Amino acid sequence: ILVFTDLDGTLLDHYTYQTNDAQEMMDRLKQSDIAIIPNSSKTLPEIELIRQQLSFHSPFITENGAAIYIPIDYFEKQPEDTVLSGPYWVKSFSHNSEHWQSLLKQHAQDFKPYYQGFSEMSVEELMALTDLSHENASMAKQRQFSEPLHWRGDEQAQTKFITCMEAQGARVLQGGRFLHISGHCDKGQAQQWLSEQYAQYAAKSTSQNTFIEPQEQIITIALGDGKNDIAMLEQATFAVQVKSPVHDFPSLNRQSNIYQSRQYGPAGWAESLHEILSSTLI
Ligand code: 2M8
Ligand code: MG
Ligand code: MG
Repeated sequence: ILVFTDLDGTLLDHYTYQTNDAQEMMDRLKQSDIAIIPNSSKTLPEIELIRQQLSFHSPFITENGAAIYIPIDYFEKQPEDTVLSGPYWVKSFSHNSEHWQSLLKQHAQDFKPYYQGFSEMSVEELMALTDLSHENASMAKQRQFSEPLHWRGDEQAQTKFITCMEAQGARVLQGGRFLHISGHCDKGQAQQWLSEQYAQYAAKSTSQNTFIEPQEQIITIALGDGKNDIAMLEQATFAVQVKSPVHDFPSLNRQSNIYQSRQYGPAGWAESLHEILSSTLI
C-alpha cells in the first residue's frame, strides 16, 4: 500500500499548515510500514523540511508533479531515466521555472494587470498572501520547474489566459491560493511513474524489506483537496477528497472507490484513511 498525499489543505491545515489531528494515523501507517509519499505543489526545500519534521523517509513529488525525488538508497538500484542530485535520484517532467517566466513575459503581456508571479514578489508579499513564516515563504519562492501566480482578475480573463498559456505548451493548475504554470505534468502522471518503480521493485525483490513485500500487488491511496489533485485522485486505487474550508470538492470522473471526508484538512485525512484501512484493506 502506498499513500500519496497532497500537503496544503490536506495533510496540512489550510490556514495554519499544521498536521494537528493526523499524528495518530501517521504513526499507525509508519508502524505498518506503509509509505507516505508527499505529492505537492511545494518546492524541494519546503518538502525536505516537512519530511524532516514528520520523519518521513519515502520518495516525494514536488511542484505539482514536475519532479520526483527518490532517496538514493531507497530502491536497490538507480531507477531508470533519473539523474543524481544530492542525496536523491531525480526524475523531472518539466522545463525550468525561467522557461515559464519568459513565456509569460513574451505571450501574456495582455494579462499582466491581472496577475503577479512568485518570482516578482518579495518574501514579505508572499508571507502576506499565504501566512507562511519568513523562512517558509522564502523556501516557497525557490522554484525549479514552475511559476505560481496570484490571480487578481475575473474568471473570464482567467479562462482566456489559461487558453493562451496552454497554446504555448504550458499546463495551468489551480491550487488552494495560486495558479501554477508548469510543463505537461501533473500529480497523477508522477504518481503513476513512481508506483511503477515500486511495482518493478516488488517484482524483482526477493528479500523482505520495510516498505514492500516481494510480488506484492501495489495498491495506491491518493488524498487531496484541490483541482490540482484531480489527476492523482483519478489515477489511484482509492481516491480521497479532503474537505476544504475555502472551496468545494473538485468533481471527478471516476465512479468507484471515492471517499469524501466529513472533516477538514488533516482531521479529514485521518478520518478517511481510517475508514479505508479498517473497512477495505485490513
Ligand atoms: C502554493 O501552493 C498551494 C497549493 O495548494 C496553492 O496554490 O495555494 C505553493 O506555492 C507552495 O510552494 C506554498 O507553500 C503554498 C503556500 O500556501 O502555496
Ligand atoms: Mg491542496
Ligand atoms: Mg498541493
